[in-house]
Parts: sequence; C-alpha cells; structure tokens
Amino acid sequence: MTLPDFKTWAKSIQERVEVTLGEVLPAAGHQPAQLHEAMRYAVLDGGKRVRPLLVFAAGEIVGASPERLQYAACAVEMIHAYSLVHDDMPAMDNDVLRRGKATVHVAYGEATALLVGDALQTAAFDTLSSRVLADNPTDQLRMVNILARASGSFGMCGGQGIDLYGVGKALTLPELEMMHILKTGALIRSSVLLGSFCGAALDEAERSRLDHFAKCMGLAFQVVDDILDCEADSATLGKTAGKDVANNKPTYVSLLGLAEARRHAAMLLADAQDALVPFGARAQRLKEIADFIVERRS
Ligand code: GRG
Repeated sequence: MTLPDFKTWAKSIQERVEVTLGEVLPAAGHQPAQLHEAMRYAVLDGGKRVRPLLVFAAGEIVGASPERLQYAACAVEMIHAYSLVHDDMPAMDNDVLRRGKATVHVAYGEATALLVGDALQTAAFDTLSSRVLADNPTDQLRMVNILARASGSFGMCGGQGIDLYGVGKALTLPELEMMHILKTGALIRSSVLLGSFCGAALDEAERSRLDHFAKCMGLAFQVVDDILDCEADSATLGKTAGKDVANNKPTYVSLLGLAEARRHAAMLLADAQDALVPFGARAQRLKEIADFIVERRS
C-alpha cells in the first residue's frame, strides 16, 4: 500500500486535531463566555501544529490508534498555546502579533490572557487524563508525568525563567543550548514520547533511540527558529520578525553566525535521522517531520 505524501498526511492530521480541539475546548457560549471565547481564539485556526504532528508520527512507530493520539496531540498543543499567550504578554515578550492575528491580551485584555493561559494548562491535563489513552494505567500515568515535567520549572517554564533572568547578560553556547533544551525542546520531546506511549510497548533501547531523536529535534527546531527570526518577514512568520536582534538577545545566529547556525541545524537533523534507522518504515513520518522542521520557511 502506498502512503499519502507528507503534505497530504500532515493536512489530514491538522484537520483532525482542529476538530478535536474544537470539541475538547469549552464552547464559546459557555459561561464565562469571554474566557471561553478567548481560549478558543488562542488555540483554534492557527499555527503549524508541529507538536500534534510529532505525536501522530511517533504513534506510527507503536501502531497507536488515531482515536488515542488525537487527545494526546490536543493536550500538548494546549500547553503550547498557553505558553504563547503568556509569552506575548507585556510582562514577558510584549508582542502584539501571533499566528497572523492580534495577541490574546491585545484582543481580550491582560487579565483574560492570564486566565486563558491558566485554563488552557489545566484543560490539557483534563484532556490527557479523562479517557483511556494507553494500554495500561501505568503508561497513562507516565504520560501525565511526561507532560507535567516538560511544561513546568524543570522544562518549558524553567527555560523561560533562564531567558528572563538572563536579559542583558551574555550567554555562552552551552548556556544558550540549556535554555532552549528546556524552553522549546522539552515540549517537542514530550510530543514524541506521548505518542509513543499510546500504542505497543517499546523496549528500553528503542525508547532511548526515540528519545535521542526527540531531543535533537527539539534543539533543531530552535536553531531554525533563530535563523528564521533574522531571515523571514513578519507576514511570513505570522509573528514579529527580527525581535531577537532588536532586543539584543543571544541566539544561535548571534553566537555562531548564520552559516554555522545552518550547519548546526543540519548536524542535529542528521543525528536525529540516524536514531530512526532501526525503526525502518515505521519511522517514515517522523523522518519527514524532521525534514520539515529544518526546511520550514515560517
Ligand atoms: C510563558 C511559560 C511560558 C513559556 C514560554 C514557548 C515559549 C516559552 C515562548 C514562545 C516564544 C518563542 C519564540 C519560543 C521559541 C520557539 C517557539 C516555541 C516558537 C513558536 O512555536 P511554533 O513555531 O508556533 O510551533 P506555531 O504558531 O506554529 O504553533
């Protein structure tokens, strides 16, 4: 059987995730309507859905059912959306444009934006824990733990903290790398791990190979993000371009230069792809997403 090409496959997953997000998010008219409308505004109809695609692609390695994967994918996307809402607020990055539209605090006010992030975070864990998503309760408990660790102060929030407290200070490459492993990489990595727990069990060697792939891609995603921040325009990105340079923020490009940053991304991609070899055809989608993450233009 020939598989659909990557674009067609990705579109079908993005559509499925959009529908499921629409179902798991509170209805816009449900009281308090302003909060629920703003939650839907923050999540629906936007973004590349890279993390959900990774959940589904990792699910192919273990033969997981789309009915399970869609909820794991929605959970991680809701955490991601919450992080963007809070990151855009005046106390953090103070941005007005996200996913091609006004940021949540601009459209709904700061207090609502704060609540939207809080409520999306708990909605993610509600989605992950209120139905059976793994073959046994221990694995599902691990999934909840994986997402919690990836989101909190040992993961994404910790990375954001390093970023905030480092303003005005020069970072070395290892320090920059540690910040991004946590800030961006942890959630990307958790997407792969969550998908891998929705189906048949992996042995330790397989799990560690998949984890190595996920770690490399988490970092590669950020290196490419830094490259795009200086290469692409705001209309293409759907968010304000050139902010890192404007804010004098250390990035892979500022530390390594553009050519070396590109080489670094290519090296991480090659390392990630290597880890997938023993999985053979089951890893085709993961391999394709890895290419997409490094070759993307927005
Ligand atoms: C506020 C707790 C808290 C955390 C914020 C993720 C994050 C941490 C901040 C976002 C700022 C940023 C530019 C991070 C770097 C990479 C990144 C996560 C970009 C946005 O992700 P994409 O490109 O966005 O997947 P879409 O809109 O396509 O989903």
